[in-house]
Amino acid sequence: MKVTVLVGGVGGARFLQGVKAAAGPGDEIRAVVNVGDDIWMHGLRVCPDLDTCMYTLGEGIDPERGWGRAKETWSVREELEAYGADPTWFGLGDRDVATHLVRTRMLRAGYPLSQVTAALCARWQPGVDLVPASDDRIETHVVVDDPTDGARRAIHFQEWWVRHRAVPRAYSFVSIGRDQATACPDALAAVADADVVLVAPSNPVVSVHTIVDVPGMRPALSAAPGKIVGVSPIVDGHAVRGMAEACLAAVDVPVSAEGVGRFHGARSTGGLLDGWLVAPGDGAEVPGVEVREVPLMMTDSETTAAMVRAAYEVAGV
Ligand code: GDP
Ligand code: FO1
Ligand code: CA
Repeated sequence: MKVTVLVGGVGGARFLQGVKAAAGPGDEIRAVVNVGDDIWMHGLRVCPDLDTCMYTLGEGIDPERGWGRAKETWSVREELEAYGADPTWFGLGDRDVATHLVRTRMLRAGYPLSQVTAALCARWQPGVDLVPASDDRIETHVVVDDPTDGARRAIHFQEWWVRHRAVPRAYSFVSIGRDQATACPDALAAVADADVVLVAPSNPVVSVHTIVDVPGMRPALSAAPGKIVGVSPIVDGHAVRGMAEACLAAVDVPVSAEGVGRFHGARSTGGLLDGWLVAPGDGAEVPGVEVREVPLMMTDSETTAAMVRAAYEVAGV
């Protein structure tokens, strides 16, 4: 069976561990990964969601942080701070820097991000194909009243999240470069030939929507032969972790499994979903979407695999 999964970073990577655990022999798993978090940092291209997926599935992730490498050291970061090389609020680990050096060199040599990612994955062997949603540069920026001077401006998502911990109210999100971008052909192909498309319980706004919004992606998803089944990242009225609640507030979406399901919408009426998994007791009315209640805490791969199998049931595969 061919499975394609739309993912962001930590939530997506954990979900992919369950998809792997639920896979049978011959199953092919392709992850279409958000690139909106990506950022140029000290001359290096950093791709947080691709790297979180690659390190998590390749068993190199730091489990506490959910990003960057295990057994990391921070000499480069300390030296950058000693130079006063701004920005100093973004932590680049020494081992992580090697990933960005290899990626940046290949990008500068003209390789598309999808080929760069495949080259990095040759080392990490994640067990799934990690495909960027686009080979083009699309960056999520956040309109805020900048805490440094009170002026309203768009700052990079990483500055909002890492420097300011998503505290400043987000008025809106802007995908810089989106209009000049196209979806990665491998990502479109992974949607077009999938027996089922899964939407990981990733951040609905800055992970899932940013993928779906890449030019070419929505028509591909609408025409996908397989069913599209999503998993709610909101359990019992709360995001399990991260800044999803602040993101949902910015787009006036209630923090509930029902609210997010309706935000994604039914594929039959121009939205994304055919099915939607919600946590027991969360109930949800999403017109045109089959809703199923299943335990949704990804505590370990087997529990997540049970969620995946429930999604396959809804998809009829
Ligand atoms: P990020 O890019 O690192 O923020 O990661 P994602 O966007 O892929 O996923 C973040 C989302 O994962 C958050 O909104 C969380 O609510 C959700 N999440 C994390 N752990 C769990 C879990 O165990 N169960 C569910 N249902 N959602 C989770
Ligand atoms: N998240 C932080 O909270 N602090 C950091 O200093 C930080 C550095 C960093 C470096 C490389 C990388 O791939 C990810 C990094 N992240 C950091 C996580 C990053 O902000 C992610 O984009 C978010 O977790 C949301 O996806
Ligand atoms: Ca992310």
